[in-house]
Amino acid sequence: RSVSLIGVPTDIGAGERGASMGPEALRVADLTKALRSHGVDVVDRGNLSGPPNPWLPPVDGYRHLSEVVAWNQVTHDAIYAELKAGRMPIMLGGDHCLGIGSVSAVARHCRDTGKKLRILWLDAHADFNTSKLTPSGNVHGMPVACLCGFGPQELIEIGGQVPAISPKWVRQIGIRSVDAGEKRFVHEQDLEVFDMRYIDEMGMRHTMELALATLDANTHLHVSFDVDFLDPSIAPGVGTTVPGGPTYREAHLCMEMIANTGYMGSLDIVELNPALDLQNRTAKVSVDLIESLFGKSTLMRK
Ligand code: DIR
Ligand code: MN
Ligand code: MN
Ligand code: MN
Repeated sequence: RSVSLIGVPTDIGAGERGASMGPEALRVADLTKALRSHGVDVVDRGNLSGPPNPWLPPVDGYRHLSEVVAWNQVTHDAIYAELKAGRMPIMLGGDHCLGIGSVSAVARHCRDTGKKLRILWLDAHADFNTSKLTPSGNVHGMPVACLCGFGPQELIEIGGQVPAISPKWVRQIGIRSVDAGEKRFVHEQDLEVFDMRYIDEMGMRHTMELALATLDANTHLHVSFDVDFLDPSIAPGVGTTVPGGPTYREAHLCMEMIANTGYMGSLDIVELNPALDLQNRTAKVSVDLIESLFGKSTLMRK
């Protein structure tokens, strides 16, 4: 397997500064070495660049829309180029607004190659707000809606087709914070959400069996890992912690079951904020989990 790391050092869509340092925190936590220890061929492409964060209030329901578009455009182009070259892109965010550029590039690649796309959205949040519904104007709360075609034209068209994806391709896991209007819209669009209540009642194993059902050898599996998916007790270094997330063991099982499919074709690691962390522990736990995503296991299992 050939992997390319692409750093996207911005907090342009976030409500808290510091996710711009996420790529470097993952490098400091030895992400490259960890992947190589599992036989992965890794090239670190360094960081993309884009406009600084002007830190202004929302305009018409969006904060920093033109800057968000610029960062997502370069992200889309970089991810698409890696996929075209036959490599697996790992986007090191950056805040989750970058999922628009990343997933729209993956969707474009799937159209080119006739692959089916399944997107696992690991997150405390549904990220399904629109300019009308958002309580904050932060675009990191909107990427799934934008990908499904609900958002400003210049953002939703980045992948060359509107909508970039169908809500039917998405499985959301770990959700426990959804805004009131956003909740209605999630139901209206019939997103498949495995929220924390579902995981509590049914367990992570059953949850992942369903989220990974009906995949086949022609499926491209994209994993969008918002680090706030994890319980804040193990991952305090994120801008919007929400109590009651998956434990260390549950998160590892989730990652191991994804690895076992063999279909993961691309990955985002977003919202890591070392400014809010202690001794880089959230980056370290993220690297641990990424090792499981790439097949680390205690024993060989069938
Ligand atoms: C909240 C927080 N739903 C918003 N969202 C996110 O501002 O839209 N936090 N994504 O990570
Ligand atoms: Mn998110
Ligand atoms: Mn989140
Ligand atoms: Mn969110």
